[in-house]
Amino acid sequence: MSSLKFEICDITQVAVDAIVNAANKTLLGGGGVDGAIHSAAGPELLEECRGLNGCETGEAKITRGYDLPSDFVIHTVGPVYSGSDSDPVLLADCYRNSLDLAVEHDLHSVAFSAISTGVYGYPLADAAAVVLPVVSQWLVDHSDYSMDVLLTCFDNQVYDSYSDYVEKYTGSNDYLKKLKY
Ligand code: AR6
Repeated sequence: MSSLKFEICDITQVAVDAIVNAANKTLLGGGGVDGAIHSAAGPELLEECRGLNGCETGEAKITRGYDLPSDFVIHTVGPVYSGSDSDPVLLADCYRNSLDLAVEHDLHSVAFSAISTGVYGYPLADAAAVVLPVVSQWLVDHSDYSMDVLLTCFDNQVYDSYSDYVEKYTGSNDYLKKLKY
């Protein structure tokens, strides 16, 4: 049985099979959660990232976690928010492709950062309205595979965007209907 939850936490302190980094196309580090993950993982993470030849927006690549409590880091590149129709498509791709990559590596617990909602400017409520339906639908579509998904919230604003969405949710997805937070 899979699970979906969100909580206020620092993703660099979480111990799961893989944490998902909000990277940029170079995969060579940056600020925000990317900088925090590289600092906590140590320089070997950057060394491995140098061999990946970057990553396109919406796609995902995997490395080891080195000094992090989690075994692997999935690096995905969110869209720079533009207000266009491609934003939600690309943000959804980040989450789906990261989960698909986790399955390919036989991983069963994944913690996401709130991709694109910092430097890349994606409005929190709009991101929540993409992330929660996409992840919960992915779990339904992969019901033969056990996957525990944690959506990390670095602050109350991210947390509130998820809880506001869930409170207003009127659909039939069991992961959202029964979500405890
Ligand atoms: N744990 C969990 N979440 C965090 C942490 C943490 N330790 N630190 C920040 N966040 P951002 P983006 C949240 O800007 O918008 C980088 O320079 C933060 O509160 O890190 O996708 C990359 O290299 C926010 O909600 O990522 C790219 O150039 C969320 O992480 C660019 O920023 C994402 O904010 C990517 O921008």
